[in-house]
Amino acid sequence: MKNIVIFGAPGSGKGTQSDLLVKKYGFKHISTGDVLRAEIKQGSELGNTAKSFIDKGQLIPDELMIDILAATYDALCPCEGVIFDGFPRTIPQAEALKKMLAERQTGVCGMLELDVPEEMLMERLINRGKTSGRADDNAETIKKRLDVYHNQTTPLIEWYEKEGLRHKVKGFGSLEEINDALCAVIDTL
Ligand code: B4P
Repeated sequence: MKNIVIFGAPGSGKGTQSDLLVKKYGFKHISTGDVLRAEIKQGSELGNTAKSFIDKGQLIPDELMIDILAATYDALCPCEGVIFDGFPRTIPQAEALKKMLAERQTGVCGMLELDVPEEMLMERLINRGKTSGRADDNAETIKKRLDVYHNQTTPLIEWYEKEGLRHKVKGFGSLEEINDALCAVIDTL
């Protein structure tokens, strides 16, 4: 079974590429962003809490995210593989993921980092905002999300490098080119 982390800044294409990988490999897909947006839509207590953070461009507290993740994972497994999209976003989340998988006699086999220049991220998210209806896809919130990414999420690059799991992939160009580059790595894992 393959547990793969797809990593990158907001707008780097994690969700887009995860969908393509699910089609090709039949893996299950855990997008913490999608899980939270579904809770918001349902108007659950968790959704209301999540909304207050997401609308400000902030991350949801680690303890909350970690509990959601374990429950989501257990509902999908056993399976061929899982793509973690948007999780982990902090070092405590990465440590919790490692522990959760170890308790299930498994582990992350690779972290695929989508590398995209900052100006492209902003442009993609502004464009997505025109159709997504997402309250966090506006210029002011996108800037905050990118700051949060630089401050809280980029330390994970070094963390996964030390674990020997980091694979950097060019995240711009056609969707097919990027997907081919990701598949080339996955096939070696
Ligand atoms: P997410 O839902 O994870 O969203 P994202 O990072 O904004 O986008 P992604 O990288 O998936 O980009 P996409 O494929 O859509 O997070 C939203 C919020 O939820 C966070 O800000 C946070 O508050 C909260 N949250 C989620 N997980 C959390 C966690 N673990 N801990 C705490 N809080 C958490 O692509 C973006 C756009 O680019 C699309 O319009 C797409 O069509 C376009 N695009 C993609 N690839 C392209 C390409 N090659 N060329 C041109 N355009 C491309």
